Amino acid sequence: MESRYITSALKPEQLPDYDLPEIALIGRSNSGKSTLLNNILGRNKLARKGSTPGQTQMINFFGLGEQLVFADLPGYGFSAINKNVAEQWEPLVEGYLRRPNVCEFLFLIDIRREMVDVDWFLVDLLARNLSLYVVLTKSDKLSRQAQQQRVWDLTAEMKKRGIDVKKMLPVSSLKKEGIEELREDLFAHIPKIEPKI
Ligand SMILES: Nc1nc2c(ncn2[C@@H]2O[C@H](COP(=O)(O)OP(=O)(O)OP(=O)(O)O)[C@@H](O)[C@H]2O)c(=O)[nH]1
Ligand SMILES: [Mg+2]
Repeated sequence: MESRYITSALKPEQLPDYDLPEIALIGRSNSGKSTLLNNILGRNKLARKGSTPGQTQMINFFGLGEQLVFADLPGYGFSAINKNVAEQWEPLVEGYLRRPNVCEFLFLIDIRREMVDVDWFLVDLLARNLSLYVVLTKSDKLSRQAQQQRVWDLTAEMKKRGIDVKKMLPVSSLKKEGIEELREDLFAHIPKIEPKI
């Protein structure tokens, strides 16, 4: 299936309007959102990945065929270096969260990082309407055993906080681990067209 860049939104009023199912990638700056999206879409540089943290300040939309849309949300948590960036981030993401066609929130977190207040705040917000799909990125940085331990620990923590988690999957864009499983899960959102007789 052909993937393509659709548009970018810097302000809530620029969010595109359509009925296609949409999957949102959200996570800290540098958690690997754009790199993962390139892997999901099977394209090398479609969703540009930045070397400067906090580089993607817009919501970038990508389409897979005419069937599924992916939204690469701007990363958060880029400290005080860029305060006006954070001021832009909130209204844009808040506006985004009200979109009715979002069918999956992928919450990305670097597998080596602990959740901090801002992560919990966001996860709480996201899991209000949809059961959360947690992606533990950069799994190549840990051994298999350490990855599994992280899944258990974070699952327990989420449960304790009453966050509804649908799945928690370690992935590595670098080693292409977990990508196929993730793609299968996500592509299941593609609407089935009933054959007409
Ligand atoms: N080891 C390893 N590094 C990764 C992996 N995925 C991404 N990275 C690196 O992590 C850094 C950040 O990746 P991005 O994809 O730009 O992260 P982002 O979440 O889109 O960042 P923002 O756009 O700033 O929010 C880059 O240097 C990537 O090369 C992975 O699976 N393994
Ligand atoms: Mg990015």
